[in-house]
Amino acid sequence: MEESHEASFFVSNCTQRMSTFPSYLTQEQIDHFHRNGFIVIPEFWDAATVQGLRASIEREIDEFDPASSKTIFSTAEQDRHRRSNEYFLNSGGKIRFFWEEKAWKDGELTMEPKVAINKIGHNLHDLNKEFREVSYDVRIGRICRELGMSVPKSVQSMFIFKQALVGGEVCPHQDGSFLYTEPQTCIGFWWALDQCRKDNGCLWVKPGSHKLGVQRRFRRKGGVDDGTEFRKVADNSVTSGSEEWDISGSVPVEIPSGSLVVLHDAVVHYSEGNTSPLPRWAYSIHVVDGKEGVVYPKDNWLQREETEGDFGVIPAV
Ligand SMILES: O=C(O)CCC(=O)C(=O)O
Repeated sequence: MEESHEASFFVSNCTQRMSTFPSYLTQEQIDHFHRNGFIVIPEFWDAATVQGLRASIEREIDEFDPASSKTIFSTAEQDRHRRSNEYFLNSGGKIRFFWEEKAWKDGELTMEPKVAINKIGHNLHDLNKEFREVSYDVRIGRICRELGMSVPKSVQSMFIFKQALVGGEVCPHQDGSFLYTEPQTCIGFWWALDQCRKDNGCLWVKPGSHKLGVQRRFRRKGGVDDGTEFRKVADNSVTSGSEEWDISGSVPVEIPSGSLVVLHDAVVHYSEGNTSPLPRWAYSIHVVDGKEGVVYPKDNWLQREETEGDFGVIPAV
């Protein structure tokens, strides 16, 4: 079962289709996306591009001053909760560092920043030159258009470090829960920056699960100090705890560095912890439709502050 899905990920993208902008996906890839909720495109980036991004993130880490995160890890529990809420909820227009919890002790970073970071987010795509270049690539705009989007707006980016041996799991979820629009429009782009295998925490995707639709949404309860909650999309009731997904039939996406995975807003996906001695770095962006009639709610967790400008539109030509 797994083999047949894996084989069908790797559909070629050499067939050209008629459209008002140069096409990128084949009809076969588009059909695969609608049927399964995702597509894998091998070799989307060449080795030099991957290397450039890796070098760029290393510069971000070198320039990072751990003292700027210190307050979050050094204050009393209640204040720490408030500060970490603020740090997270105000990160939509900034480059902020999120750490493996166990990397801090008594307000001090106990290991090298490079091996202690969980992720960097959520606006590398506008604020970092190298990430801006790849995030506004016309091929992404074309893919979005070919999958039905009119005005692709890049709302968030993340550099995800699944560190060797310590990188934790990412629980099964749907991206539309976090980048919610009415109607749903989010498309996730996830690039491997290392060879991804089961033992270093590759993505797993449940083909066809997008047909269930997005089940719950993550929202701000009020201001940044009020925190966040999940609500069921069906009846808007508050729901706590993690989602219980039947992940049977999920497939591992074992792909080389430079490959792209395109994810439907409702497809269930996750990754396991990294038990290998090799890291599994990845970069992702999430794009929503900015066309008239699509609402990006003001209580979505991710917002730009007034001075940070609006989400950028990704060109298709
Ligand atoms: O990189 C990973 O392991 C999972 C990331 C993911 O699923 C997400 O950011 O939506």
